Amino acid sequence: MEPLKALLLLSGVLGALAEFCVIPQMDSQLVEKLGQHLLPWMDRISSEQLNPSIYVGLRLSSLQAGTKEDLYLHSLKLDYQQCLVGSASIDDNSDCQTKPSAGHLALYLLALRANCEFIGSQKGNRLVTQLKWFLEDEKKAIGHNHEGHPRTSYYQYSLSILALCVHQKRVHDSVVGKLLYAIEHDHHIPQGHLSVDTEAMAGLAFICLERFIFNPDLRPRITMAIETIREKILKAQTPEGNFGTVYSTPLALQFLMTSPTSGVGLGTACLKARASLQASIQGGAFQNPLMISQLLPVLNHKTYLDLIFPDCQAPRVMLAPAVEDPSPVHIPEVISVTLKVSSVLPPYKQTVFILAGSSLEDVLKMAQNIGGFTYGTQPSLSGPYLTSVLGKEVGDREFWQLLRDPDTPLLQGIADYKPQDGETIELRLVSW
Ligand code: B12
Repeated sequence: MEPLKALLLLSGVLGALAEFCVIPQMDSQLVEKLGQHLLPWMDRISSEQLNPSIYVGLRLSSLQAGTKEDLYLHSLKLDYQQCLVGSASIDDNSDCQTKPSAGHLALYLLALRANCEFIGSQKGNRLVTQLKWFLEDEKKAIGHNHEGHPRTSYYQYSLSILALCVHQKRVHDSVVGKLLYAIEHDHHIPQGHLSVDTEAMAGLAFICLERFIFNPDLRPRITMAIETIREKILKAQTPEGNFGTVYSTPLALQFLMTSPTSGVGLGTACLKARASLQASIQGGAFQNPLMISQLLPVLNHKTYLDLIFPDCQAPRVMLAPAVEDPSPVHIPEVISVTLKVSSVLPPYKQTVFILAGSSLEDVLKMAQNIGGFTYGTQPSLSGPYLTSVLGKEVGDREFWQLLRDPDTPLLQGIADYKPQDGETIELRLVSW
């Protein structure tokens, strides 16, 4: 056969094999249960507990919370406008108890879009300006030769670009250039591992930019970066079907579902991921409101890119509060959990006895009550984030890693992880 004919035949066969990432409907009761988990969190409207991601997730889902949802948005607006608009910059907001980070502001802008609102007013424009300043600062921190790092992370950098982009606000080429460079050179990778979440968030930002890019010179690099991210995420699929871990799979799917090109094996990979997600949901892995908020859009075939032109009239099922199952009476079982900290001198090791079903946070509290152990946390959208152990605060680009002995990093935070009987948990100070 002539080489040209053979090539055409091959590309025809590959074309036929090319697939899109489509996630078939999941059982509606399962989805509803996930939505119900969010309801109690929507009653928490103090500045510290407000979570714009919950609102975004719900609006992009097949579910609605009626007036609760409206009140939640109202609380978000009061809080963010008081805290951010009242100040000259993100770093200067003296009239606020807690300082919303740029990442929170970006999520707030997504929440406004989820309600079909465009930033247009003077107040709104100040929010946009603040986000742009944040990106400029981060760009400076990365440096001319890309030798530095953003002060926050490439995840928040990407999220901020995405938020500006869905509001069709211009992002400076040099800001986009830093993210392109990071993707091209794997600069965002904490501890040398591929962070699927960060790749996916950057990918979503690039797909949005590809639609609105003002400088056509950047287009080929953006298209290439999207392709690179797609390949990396597909490569990160585990034998069970997760892209990275079960918790990075929702954002990975958001990206793959909107990825502009089809690909060989893409559809199959997504179906496998869906099957794994379904098993994890059934097994109760999704309890954390932030995680649920990233997952719900996927189960409704939506992604953050739908916020470019959101459909605010789409019918959504009204959520009813969960009816508690009368749980069978258990005789409380006491388990033992050992807590280990080797990153301090002298090293610490203590076994605590605690009720089965307690969280790691309960274990830390118990150890603190016994004496000889102290810890500190900081609130975040994912829950309490461990920031100090035995008086040792994290330094720049350090964190207290949670591991199950001997060396398995936990996939959940201290409030969500429930240790098993006989387990040893290590808290390890590491750089990222
Ligand atoms: C960046 C990042 C990190 C950075 C944070 C430092 C920094 N300056 O940004 C580092 C590498 C240190 C990190 C650490 C951990 N992370 Co992390 N992290 C993320 C990531 C990619 C983005 C977070 C973010 O910026 N959000 C946007 C901003 C606007 O929200 P925010 O609330 O202000 O962000 C803060 C919190 O998210 C906090 N944070 C980061 N990770 C975690 C994890 C938990 C459980 C908590 C409570 C807080 C927290 O740091 C952010 C910056 O201050 C998310 C991915 C995702 N899908 O959300 C994972 C993610 C939140 N992390 C996760 C995990 C499991 C962890 C660890 C528990 C891992 C471990 N075994 O030790 C630790 C936290 C341990 C502790 N000390 O409490 C999971 C949580 C899953 C879940 N079930 O809730 C996620 C979803 C990743 C994943 N796909 O598995 N993380």
